[in-house]
Amino acid sequence: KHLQGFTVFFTGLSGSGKSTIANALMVKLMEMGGRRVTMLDGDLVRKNLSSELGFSKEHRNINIMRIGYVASEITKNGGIAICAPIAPYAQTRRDVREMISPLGGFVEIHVATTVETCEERDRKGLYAKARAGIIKEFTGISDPYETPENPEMRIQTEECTPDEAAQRILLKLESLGYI
Ligand code: GGZ
Repeated sequence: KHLQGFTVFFTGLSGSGKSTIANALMVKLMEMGGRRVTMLDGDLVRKNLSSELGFSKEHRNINIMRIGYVASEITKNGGIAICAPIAPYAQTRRDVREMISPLGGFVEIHVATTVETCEERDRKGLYAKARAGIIKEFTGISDPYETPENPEMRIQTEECTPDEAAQRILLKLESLGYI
């Protein structure tokens, strides 16, 4: 059986739980066996592909298009790409979708944790720094996040564990015929 490649594209605020859910999903996909899974996490992409970029709209968009390009190559070759950037701009997310859709599947997952919850948790202390003006252009505080209008799936992290979220995504991927 020959399955097409696909990209799972997470979007959501810093600290929303994108990476945690993305990693849980990656583990489940790898456990199924037989297919290559590549994780393009925000942190590692920033470090290895986009180290010269900041957080202006232009730089964020360049960053997202780089991620999208790598994911498109993986998808074209039948692999599975999991991306987990903030990706705050709707137009850029559309551009990535348009780049990848002709080559395989594209599944956008909005991790919809509210800014209030992210700020309460503030696992890395970044929200406090953003409030203090130490970090400028911080998404959700001093920079925009355009909520996805038609993602394939929206996840309310207040209502399910990362593992449950990953399980729901697996079912979605099954129903779409990607796995
Ligand atoms: C948002 C920032 C910022 C600003 C540093 N705004 O929780 P984190 O730390 O580990 O994830 C965030 C990461 C965002 O990088 P992305 O490549 O995902 O963003 S984008 O898609 O918009 O290009 C956060 C940290 O970098 N960080 N400064 N000003 N997040």
